[in-house]
Amino acid sequence: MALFTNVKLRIVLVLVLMLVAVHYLLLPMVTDQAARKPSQRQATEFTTDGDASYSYANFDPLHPPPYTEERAKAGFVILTRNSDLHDLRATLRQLEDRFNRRYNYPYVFLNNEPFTEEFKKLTTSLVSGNTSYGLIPHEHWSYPSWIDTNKAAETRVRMKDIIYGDSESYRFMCRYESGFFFRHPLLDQFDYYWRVEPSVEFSCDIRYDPFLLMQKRGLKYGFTISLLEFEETVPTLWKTTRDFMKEHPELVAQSNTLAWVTDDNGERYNMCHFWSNFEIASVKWLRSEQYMTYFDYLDKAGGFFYERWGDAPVHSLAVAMFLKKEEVHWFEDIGYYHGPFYNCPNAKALSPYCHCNPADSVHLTGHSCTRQWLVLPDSA
Ligand SMILES: Nc1nc2c(ncn2[C@@H]2O[C@H](COP(=O)(O)OP(=O)(O)OP(=O)(O)O)[C@@H](O)[C@H]2O)c(=O)[nH]1
Ligand SMILES: [Mg+2]
Repeated sequence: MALFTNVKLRIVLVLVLMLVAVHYLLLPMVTDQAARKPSQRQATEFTTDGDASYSYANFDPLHPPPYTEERAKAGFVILTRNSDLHDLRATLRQLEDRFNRRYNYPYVFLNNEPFTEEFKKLTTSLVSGNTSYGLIPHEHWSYPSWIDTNKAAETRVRMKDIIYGDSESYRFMCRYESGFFFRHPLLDQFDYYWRVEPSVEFSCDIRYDPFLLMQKRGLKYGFTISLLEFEETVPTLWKTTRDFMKEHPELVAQSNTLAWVTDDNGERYNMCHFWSNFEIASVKWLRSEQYMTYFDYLDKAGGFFYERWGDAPVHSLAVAMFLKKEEVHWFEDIGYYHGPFYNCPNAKALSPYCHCNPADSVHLTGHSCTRQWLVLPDSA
């Protein structure tokens, strides 16, 4: 007992006992953490500091980069109507839960009419990033002076049996998404945008920052789904694009990916396109001389109104002419649904993070052009 009369020794003994107790108290939590399911781990799994040695050159979605505080200059851009509010809220909730609640990237909402106070309130309250609401200038959502509006009206009657063939607003939308959204001043703050639409679903945890992946790897365009376009909507788009290439050969990249959009050495367009309702891409690229000259050329030709050119084939033909394969990325691991098509990762190791069926992924079917994309040779 004499031992415990020494005050210093008593303090040491108490401290040792406390340490042992804390160790045994925490042990089950630590082991439990490691054994937790992905759904239970969400609150803590991304709090680790980044590994400075991680190489994006070897990016692999099965082993995503560790979480860091680093952010790209980037955000979401959503063209939408007030009437889309409730469909959009469901999408935003998923996007936040699956990704943005950890990253807090900002949102830009664009509309050809002023957003209502209710729209602003119920979107801002849902998301973790800052929100801005932009009004589209009339000249970006109307007929350019050279368009014959009677001929445009006749086209809508002629195309009434094709999806959105009779719609004037759909054509304004396609022209806007082809040539104008990226010029909106609210996008000046971004190097990269991620396009989102009301009603789309995000069905997997996104366990890394896709914007940073774009930045670190010098990527300019990212997609999830590729498809075949309805030929009736773009009868002269390829001829117009070929004429553009003849007039501006200096703008076409030497290492291009035109082989993806034609199966007969340029004679015809094979209808392959990236489905542009999902895009993560470079704002600077769309603002480039190459892209802007191409858009102006198409706009003058009138096919947005005299046919029904979609922004998806327009963006895709631009990718094919101006980008090399290594500048384009398939986000295979991003679970995504825009009716009626899914992109769902096939890697079994990702299924615990998803709520989609890998067998439903459109890239496994003949509707998709992704396999043809993947077999294109690298440029180098
Ligand atoms: N502000 C505004 N946004 C529109 C208008 N028409 C379409 N959009 C938006 O433009 C994007 C594309 O329109 P969608 O109707 O989804 O076109 P789609 O994806 O080809 O066709 P579905 O989704 O199958 O109907 C979506 O983000 C819409 O919310 C419009 O008249 N005004
Ligand atoms: Mg849509």
